[in-house]
Amino acid sequence: MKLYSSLSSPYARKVRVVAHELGLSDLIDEIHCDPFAPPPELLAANPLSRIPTLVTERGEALPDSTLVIEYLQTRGRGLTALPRGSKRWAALRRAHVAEGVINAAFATVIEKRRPEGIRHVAFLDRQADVIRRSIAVLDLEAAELIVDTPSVVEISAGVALAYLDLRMPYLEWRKGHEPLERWFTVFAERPSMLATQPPA
Ligand SMILES: N[C@@H](CCC(=O)N[C@@H](CS)C(=O)NCC(=O)O)C(=O)O
Repeated sequence: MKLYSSLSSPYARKVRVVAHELGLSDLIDEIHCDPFAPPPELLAANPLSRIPTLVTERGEALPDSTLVIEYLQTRGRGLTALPRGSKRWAALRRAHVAEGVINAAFATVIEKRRPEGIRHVAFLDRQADVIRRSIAVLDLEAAELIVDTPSVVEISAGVALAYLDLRMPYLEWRKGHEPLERWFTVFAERPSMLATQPPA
């Protein structure tokens, strides 16, 4: 399989963590690229010009981290399945909130690439508010986050928090969120997280 990816993309990191947890990393050739200067092979696989994009051995292109993760779970075992029944919706909601943190943090990074004078300050404030509210929700529900074998919920949450440390440390998300901090401290030491750390 070919994974168009980068070492700093949080979306790609979710996929790389899942691949590691499932023991599939050796089956995946990572092709690091910049989606803003896309190689033709990425565009051929994904007209959205986004990473991660996976191309399977059969040439099927999967242009989104959620799709890729769903696919990888058909290829290997090693993640905790989402709960059934009413707990399922709470778990999916947490995953969605964590994904929203990644979206808001990534949007912030892109907006900050503009020269300071033309940055949309209200937009940046809104993203920071989204992140603060979402961290408060994840913290309230930290007891529900699995400490051992993770599910996609923990992987999304762990990657989101690590991305905040990388790109928005000034938000100091740990302050006032000790339960979430305690969970993350253990999660961040998983071999899959250590093996996928972005370069300093
Ligand atoms: N929903 C997509 C988002 C992927 C995404 O936006 N990736 C960023 C890199 S971190 C990208 O390729 N951005 C290029 C762009 O926004 O045009 C996913 O989960 O894979």
